[in-house]
Amino acid sequence: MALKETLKQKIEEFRPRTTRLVKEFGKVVIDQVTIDQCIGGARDIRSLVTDISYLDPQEGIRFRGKTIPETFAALPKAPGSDYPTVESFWYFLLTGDVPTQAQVDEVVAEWKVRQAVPQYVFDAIRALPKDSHPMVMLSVGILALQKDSKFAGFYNSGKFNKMTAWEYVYEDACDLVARIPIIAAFIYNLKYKGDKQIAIDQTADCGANFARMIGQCKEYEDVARMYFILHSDHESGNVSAHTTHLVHSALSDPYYSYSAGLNGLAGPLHGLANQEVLDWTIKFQEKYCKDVEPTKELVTKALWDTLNAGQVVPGYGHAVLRKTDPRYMSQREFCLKTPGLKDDPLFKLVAMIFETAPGVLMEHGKAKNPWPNVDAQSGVIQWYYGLREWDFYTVLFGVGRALGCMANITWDRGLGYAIERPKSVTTAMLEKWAEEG
Ligand code: NMX
Ligand code: MLT
Repeated sequence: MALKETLKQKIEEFRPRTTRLVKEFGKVVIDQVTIDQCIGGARDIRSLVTDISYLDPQEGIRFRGKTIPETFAALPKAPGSDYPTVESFWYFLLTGDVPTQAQVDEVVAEWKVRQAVPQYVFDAIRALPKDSHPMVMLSVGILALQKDSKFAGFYNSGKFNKMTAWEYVYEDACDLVARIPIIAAFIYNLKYKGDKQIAIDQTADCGANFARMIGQCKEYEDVARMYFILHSDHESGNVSAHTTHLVHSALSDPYYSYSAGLNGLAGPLHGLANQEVLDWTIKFQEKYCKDVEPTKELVTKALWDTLNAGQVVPGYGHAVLRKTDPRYMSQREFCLKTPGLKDDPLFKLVAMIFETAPGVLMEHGKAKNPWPNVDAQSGVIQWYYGLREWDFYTVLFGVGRALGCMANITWDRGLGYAIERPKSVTTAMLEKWAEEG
């Protein structure tokens, strides 16, 4: 069965579960809200639903019930590769089913048709100053696609219908995930390669095509596949997924929604941390290691310098996780099994920071989680393969995150989730409730 048909069947089978929960159990209490949560970023309040992924503080992410190693093991691999195609992962995220090779081939072929990006998108990006951050370019590129949104077209057609609205979100979502790597490659070549653009390879899957479009080597094809899959989803409370969900809840189409999500991803406490990690590490090398090898003592000193200056150590800490991020470990394993990379001086330094930073952060005593997150390990791999323009790293995150955000909003519409509108209170109200105990 084709992906859309499978999804249709799944959504229709699932709907009674959501309806029953609301109708029969709507008033069952699943959480309470405290004043510190109200002021402190709604941390840990259970108030969102998603079945695409779940984040356990100790174990880390599971995509559709599978850990990262289980996901990589289960999905059909790209030809000649140890890693699955991004297309097979997309099928899996949307449906929860491991696709057959024939189903994957169908998605690969479909993306080839969908990935044609209209010229006006490139023109809009080209019109920006060349020194604009690449995340601005990506967000503008995605927003420019809005003109031809199938969901917006359906809404404006006068035939809008809640039961089938998800099908138009799905169409936009598929177009968006197929096109975003093409736009990212365009931005890369525009910004760093003198606008020497490379055509889409009509024979290649998403990861291989992206590698080729940015002029990368064969080995980078797996880097792209691994990177996009690992960065795809982190349940739905993180800033980029939550923003996308929130904006879409107003029935803004997927382009408006994901452009907004990308703007959240561009924050240094969220996706920009991967750029900050490289910046921190290279500056450390320049400042402390001009004539000497890095040591744990030097790393400790640099970490304290950062903390004493009132800054955060990028790539460390997490709002939910309370152990090393399995996405960090997965990328570290990739480094350790890749000859050349495991002996690379920058990888060795990143490994030394991993040995040192948790202890320093524990001694500092503020961060609830002293362990590394995904961003502490991702940049060194890009650097090793020659992608050294680190202000581009969050764009790579944005390409991956599109998969999770688009799968989530397709299901949001399928299950008819309401416009999101939490209630706010005033400080005086909090003070009154505080006094009343
Ligand atoms: N370095 C220094 N201080 C930290 C760090 C860190 N890496 N992480 C948390 N803290 C501080 C935090 O600033 C806060 O200080 P204060 O009380 O003065 O406001 C205190 O520890 C308590 O914060 P937490 O509750 O542990 O963390 P929170 O849930 O608020 O924030 C992050 C989570 C991820 C924003 C935070 O750990 C951080 O800023 N990390 C560095 C940036 C980073 O790596 N972000 C990427 C996250 C993953 N992603 O890709 O999105
Ligand atoms: C993410 O991947 O979105 C980050 O780890 C941040 C989060 O989960 O809050």
